[in-house]
Amino acid sequence: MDDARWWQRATGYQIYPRSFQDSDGDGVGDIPGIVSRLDHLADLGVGFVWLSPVYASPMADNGYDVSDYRAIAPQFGTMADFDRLVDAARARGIGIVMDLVVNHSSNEHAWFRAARASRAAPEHQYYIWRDAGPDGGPPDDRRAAFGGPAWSWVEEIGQYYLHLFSPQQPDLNWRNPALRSEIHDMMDWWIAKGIAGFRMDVIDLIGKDVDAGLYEEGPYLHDYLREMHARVLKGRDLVTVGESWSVSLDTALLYCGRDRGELDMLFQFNHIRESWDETLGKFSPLPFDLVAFKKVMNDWQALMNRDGWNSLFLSNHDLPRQVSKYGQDGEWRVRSAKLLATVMHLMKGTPFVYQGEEIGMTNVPFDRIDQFRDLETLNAYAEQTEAGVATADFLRGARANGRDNARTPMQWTDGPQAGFTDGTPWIEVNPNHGAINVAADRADPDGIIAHYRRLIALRRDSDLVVFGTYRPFAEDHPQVMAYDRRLGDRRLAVLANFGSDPVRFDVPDAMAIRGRCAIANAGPREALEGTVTLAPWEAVAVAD
Ligand code: ISL
Repeated sequence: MDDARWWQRATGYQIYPRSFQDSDGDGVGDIPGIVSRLDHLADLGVGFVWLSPVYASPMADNGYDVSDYRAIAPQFGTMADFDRLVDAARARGIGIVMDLVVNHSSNEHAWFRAARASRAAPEHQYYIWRDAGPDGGPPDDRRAAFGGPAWSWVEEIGQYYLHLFSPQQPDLNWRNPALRSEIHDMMDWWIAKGIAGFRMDVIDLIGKDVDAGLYEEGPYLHDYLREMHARVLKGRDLVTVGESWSVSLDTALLYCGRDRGELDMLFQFNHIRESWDETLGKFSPLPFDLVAFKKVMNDWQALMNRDGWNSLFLSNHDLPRQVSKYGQDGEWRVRSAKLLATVMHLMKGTPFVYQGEEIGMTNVPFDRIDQFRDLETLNAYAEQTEAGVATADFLRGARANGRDNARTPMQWTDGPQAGFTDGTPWIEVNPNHGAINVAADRADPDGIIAHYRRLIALRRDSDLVVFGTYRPFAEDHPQVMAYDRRLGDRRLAVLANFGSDPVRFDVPDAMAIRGRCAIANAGPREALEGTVTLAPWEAVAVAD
């Protein structure tokens, strides 16, 4: 179809720079390291990279606390290294998508230093300040995402500032047009460098009305997104993906409806939240429930059949490893990793691969709190053990759902430190790198990489995969996921067994198909009809 945008055919790949490839032996991944591994991405066939933040930062939250939006963190390299990355990626047909972290800055940003020194400084108005409440405490009882109150006191000027994350991440005041204009100019500056777009960190939080207590999807959100689009994005061939933990089916098209003039797509988390305990939170995860998961996926596919556009992902740098969470990371690791890729990549939307997913990297078996590095995990540990949670119980939750699972170094080889660094890595390498690494997987023609390569090529070459209408089957089946895609008179049907036992499945008449095998992880099938017995973690797609 001629009206396809490039990012509708492309597959994204997320790099967490700290953990991808170190080039200088300091134990921290860097931009020259990324450049040296671009052929791995080109070989997979990805169309663009979402680069987690590489800006100057004190690294309280590994770069999600930016102290200079127009500089590169020295640990990661120089601006010349960044420019080389953009060029070298482009030479391989890969765009670089920047992480735009503008709900908050670092407390070490020059703006915040000026803001906290004087109420009269223009930068004071770049942040959100309130006087103490009647009891001298914070103006409201909002809690910060990483623990403690969302307000911190600055003695020098006698006011509280808002930080929805850590105290090192003061929220920017989007109500101030001068602040918005600074952000727009900064975006222009990066676009002029030839980047391919932006992933927008917690973008649902920029439109807040603090006095009304409206933080998520606040009343000004869409005004600001429309303004940003008109001022910066319009008419430019970029991709934009907004991260929103609060978006629902009811609000999604406000961000990415075709005629809204806001964003191209969203990262929504309803399928992820599904397995978090509502009151105890992410460190007390519930077992995976396939029926609930399918309901979320099917609803979002249905919503975006005609308008908007989905992003498709199970993993990122904040989430556990998908093969450990949704698949089976023991005996069936390879097959279940391929199953997850198959069901996600053949839906309608743009798939995102998180580094290491393409070799089936697993959660990390840390058993001591000092092995963890993530401030969310460390703060939650302090809070929960203080409140009486046993250390062993907390650690079980952190191993299942903590952010460091995704942040251990990329496993390139079976050599020392998995080929990630010649030095001491900033976080331990997963001890399973002897068996699970890029070199070993690549050497296997039936490896996970080969499967991803096929899926990415299928999407690139097939209008049916890109544009076909999605239709779910067997929605209440506890072990099987089934759907098809239709475009004109062509169909593709997908069947997957989310379990380590074989399962007999009666293919619904409307789903039945004969033709050729598009992709499979347990031997090819040319037909899906009648009663089918699916092998453990078997996934197959048949096209007519
Ligand atoms: O998992 C989470 C909810 O408990 C959080 O880590 C969630 O990912 C976060 O609230 C939103 O994430 C984004 O913004 C954060 C940053 O730490 C994350 O890495 C980023 O993806 C603050 O910038």
